[in-house]
Amino acid sequence: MNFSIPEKASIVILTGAGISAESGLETFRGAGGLWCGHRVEDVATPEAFARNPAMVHEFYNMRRRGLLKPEINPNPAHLALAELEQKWPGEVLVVTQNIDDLHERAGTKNLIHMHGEVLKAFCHFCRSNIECRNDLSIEMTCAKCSKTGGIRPDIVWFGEMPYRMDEIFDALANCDLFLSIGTSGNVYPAAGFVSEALRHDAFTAELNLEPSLNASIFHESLTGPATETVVRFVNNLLK
Ligand code: BV8
Repeated sequence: MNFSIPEKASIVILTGAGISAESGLETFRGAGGLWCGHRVEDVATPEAFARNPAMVHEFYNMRRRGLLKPEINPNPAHLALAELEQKWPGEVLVVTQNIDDLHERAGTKNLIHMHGEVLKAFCHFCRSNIECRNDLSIEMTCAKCSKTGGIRPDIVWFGEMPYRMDEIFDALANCDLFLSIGTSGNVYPAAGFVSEALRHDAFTAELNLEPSLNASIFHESLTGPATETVVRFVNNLLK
C-alpha cells in the first residue's frame, strides 16, 4: 500500500454483493447472477410489487431461504473487516448494499444496511417492522393494523430512498480512507460515494474481482477475490 493515513484515521467501507460471493451468495450482474433470471423492473421496484406481489415475494423468499442455509457463513473478508473495527484506533463504518446478515454474523457492529435487510419486513400500511426468517406472502395479515396484503420485505427498491443517507454523507465528509469492496458501481447513490470521499480529500481504494465501472477514479485498485484482497489490505493496515 503506497499511501499514508493518520494513525487514528476514520475509515468508511462500502460493500456490495462481491464480498458475499465466496460465502456462496449470488451477485447480481455476473454470469448466472440474480438479475439474470429476472428483469430488475419485474422484481425490485414498488411498481413490480404492486403489479405482481407473489412474484416479488418469491424472489425474496428464495434469497432468504438461501441465506439461512447452514452452509452460508461469513467468509474471511467479512471477518477481516470485523477485526479491523475491533483493532483500529479510529472510527470504522461499514456501509453495505447487501441485504444479507453476514457482516453482523462476522462481528461488525458499526454497520448501515443502506438497501435494507432480507431478514426484516414491514407493513406497507402502518410501517410496523417485523423480523422475518420465513416466507412472506400476500395473504399475510399485519398483527398491528390487521390489514392484509401489505407485508413486504424491508428492502430498498429502485426509485426508493436508501436508508440513513445523512449519516453516510456525514461519515464520507469526515473520512480519511474510503474502501469500496465487491461492487460493480452500477447503482446510485452508492456508486457516487467514492466521488464524495474524494471531494473531502480521503484516500480511496477499490478491492474488486475486476475493475468496476468507476475504478479509474480511485487512488488505488486491487483486483482479486475479496477473501484475498481484503485480508491482505486489513493486515497491512493493522501492521
Ligand atoms: C434512489 C434491492 C432516489 C435489494 C437494489 C443517480 C442518482 C440517484 C439515483 C439514480 C441515479 N441514476 C439512476 C438512479 C436510480 C437507481 C439506479 O442507480 N439505477 C441504476 C440501475 C442506474 N437508484 C435507485 O433507484 C436508488 N434510489 O436513488 O432514490 C430518490 C430520491 C428522492 C426520493 C426517492 C428516491 C435505490 C437503489 C437500491 C436499489 N436496490 N437492490 C436487492 O434485491 O438486493 S440495488 C442492487 O444492486 C443490490 O441491492 C446491490 O446492492 C446493488 C449493487 O449491486 P452490487 O452489490 O454492486 O452487485 P453486482 O452484482 O452489480 O456487482 C458485484 C461486484 O462484485 C462485481 O463488480 C464483481 O466483479 C465483484 N465480485 C464478484 N465476486 C467477487 C467480487 N469481488 C470480490 N471478490 C469476489 N469473490
